[in-house]
Amino acid sequence: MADPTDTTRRVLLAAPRGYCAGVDRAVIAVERALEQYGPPIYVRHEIVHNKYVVRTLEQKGAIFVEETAEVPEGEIVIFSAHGVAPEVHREAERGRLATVDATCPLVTKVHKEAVRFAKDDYDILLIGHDGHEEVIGTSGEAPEHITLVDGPGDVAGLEVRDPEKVVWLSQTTLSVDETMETVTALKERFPALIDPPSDDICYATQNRQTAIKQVAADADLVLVVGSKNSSNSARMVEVALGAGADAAYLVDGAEEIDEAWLDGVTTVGLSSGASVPEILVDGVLEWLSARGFADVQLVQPMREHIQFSLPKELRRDLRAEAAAAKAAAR
Ligand code: 2E4
Ligand code: SF4
Repeated sequence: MADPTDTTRRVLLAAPRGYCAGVDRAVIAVERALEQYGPPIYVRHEIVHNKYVVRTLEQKGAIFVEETAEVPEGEIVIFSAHGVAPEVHREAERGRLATVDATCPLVTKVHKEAVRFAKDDYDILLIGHDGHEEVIGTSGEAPEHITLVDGPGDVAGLEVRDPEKVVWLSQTTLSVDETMETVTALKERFPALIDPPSDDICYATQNRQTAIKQVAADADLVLVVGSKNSSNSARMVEVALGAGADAAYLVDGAEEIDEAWLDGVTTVGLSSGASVPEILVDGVLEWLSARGFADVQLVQPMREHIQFSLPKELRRDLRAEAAAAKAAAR
């Protein structure tokens, strides 16, 4: 809680925030595909859950569809960062589509864990949000072995074949604290439950939650920039409220901020989800500055250095293109 006698208006700007390595890779993949092959490029599902990103790519010639069946034969389709079930790859093959897989490598890691545990005949309890694209993709790797657990409330009703052979995995973008509550409840029911080989909640999700917690402890109001269907962004709002923010809101940009939220506020905490371009945070900072919140202090508990290489299909074609240009220049 901010000191009420302190009239200095300030912004606590969290870092890390915004684009993670998986989003950066996925957005660049669409841009490169548009440059390399020319529009239209089809993208199955929003490449990342952000309205601005989707609109900007649409303006450059990307066409977003929900199912591969909507893509005309022979065209190129990019799979979103959230991943797809193996059946979607087969559908694309049947439709004679060229594919670029922009699934985040950290989502692919969870898919591989699911395949491995299913092969060893485990029952897999997948903690995640019902209907979320990533959960649909991961579940599709081994539907007969995977049961969704959407929070501690689901634990009592679970049935497994052998309580001695159960493992839990999770969606990459969950609240760390809430997931641990679910795991505790699961372990009470299934004491032999095995943990994932490494954290499924990814580094970017964890870092953004740690940073927003630090900011929220000193903020009267927290603003998280992100779209409503972005799971990791929505979790940051919940984490901020849990960490002591008096109020916290998810906004797509400055235009969604309500002036009334600033009543009595001296410290605003600000961050953004993993799918959010920095230009939208800049817009919020300008909006706040125009209202007397010009003092911006960075709160950065850690730094990130992770980068992923582009999807292999694009790397292969980029290499071929570079070789052709080199040969032509000789
Ligand atoms: C893939 C995996 O999963 P969420 O709804 O948070 O996705 P969003 O597109 O907002 O963020 C990027 C992303 C993509 C996160 N994890
Ligand atoms: Fe990958 Fe994590 Fe970013 Fe999701 S939030 S795209 S899992 S790095």
